[in-house]
Amino acid sequence: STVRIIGAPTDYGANRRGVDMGPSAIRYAGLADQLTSAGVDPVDAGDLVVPRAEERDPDADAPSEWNAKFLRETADVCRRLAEEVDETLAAGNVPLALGGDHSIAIGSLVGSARDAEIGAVWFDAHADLNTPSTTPSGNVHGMPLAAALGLGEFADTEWANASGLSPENVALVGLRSVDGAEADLLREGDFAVYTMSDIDERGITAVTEEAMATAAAGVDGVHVSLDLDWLDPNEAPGVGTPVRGGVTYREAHSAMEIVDETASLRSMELVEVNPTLDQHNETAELATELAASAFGKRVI
Ligand code: DIR
Ligand code: MN
Ligand code: MN
Ligand code: MN
Repeated sequence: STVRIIGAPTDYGANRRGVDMGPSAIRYAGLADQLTSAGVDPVDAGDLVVPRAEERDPDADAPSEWNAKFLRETADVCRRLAEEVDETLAAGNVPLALGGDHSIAIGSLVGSARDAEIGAVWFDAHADLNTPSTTPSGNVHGMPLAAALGLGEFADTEWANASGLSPENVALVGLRSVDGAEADLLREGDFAVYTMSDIDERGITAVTEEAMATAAAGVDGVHVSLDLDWLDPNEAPGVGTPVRGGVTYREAHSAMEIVDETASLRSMELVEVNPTLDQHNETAELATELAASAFGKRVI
């Protein structure tokens, strides 16, 4: 199959600058070669044009009661990414979006769910289920799953709602930093939720198999969202919001191998790689290796 790489070099959604260099760092780390070694054909669509945050007013155009920085810019990028993802799928190829901060997932999910029913598996230390009224930071990278599900203020936001995505097909894996309102939502039981404690108890294999099966049940395919802060900061130091106690290198590969074995992968993104916080680009290199595992690379 052909994997179409789409760069979305944003840093609107995070308060640490530098995550906009993620697509360059991931390409430089050898993404195309890694995908080739996985047996797929990479095609690079280049980067979306993203105006620099310094040239924009973070509060322009958002409804005044909304605590969500750079909302207009985020909407603009996500609309264009959704279009690219939709066109890639319509051509029979698999979209792989490169962030940028995690707000780009709104565009990936909307595009992936435009002409299909989809599930989503969220590999992340965080739940990304905040809304403009619950966010502690105003950073949209803490909101993309809520936005794509049309929760809270996002209910009437045309560019954010992913029509073909429902909560019963959403699984979150590896949680260890959850805000108060997010915890309330997760306790309501609409989502399949796996904290790091669940991984400790049951193992990454069982957890990922169940997460993928839940996401894939009765839908056309699964979107896999990989926030590199899912891994332990020892493995992935180049992220803006590191949280101790994440998955190991080997657990991450094991999970991505299960993503491939499930054979339901429809679209994917790699987000939150920040080379300015990294050591010798190792987080970007890790991202390329994990993508290769998700697309079928094996030792023999
Ligand atoms: C935090 C951080 N929950 C927020 N979220 C992050 O700002 O809403 N998500 N870092 O990946
Ligand atoms: Mn279409
Ligand atoms: Mn995230
Ligand atoms: Mn995160």
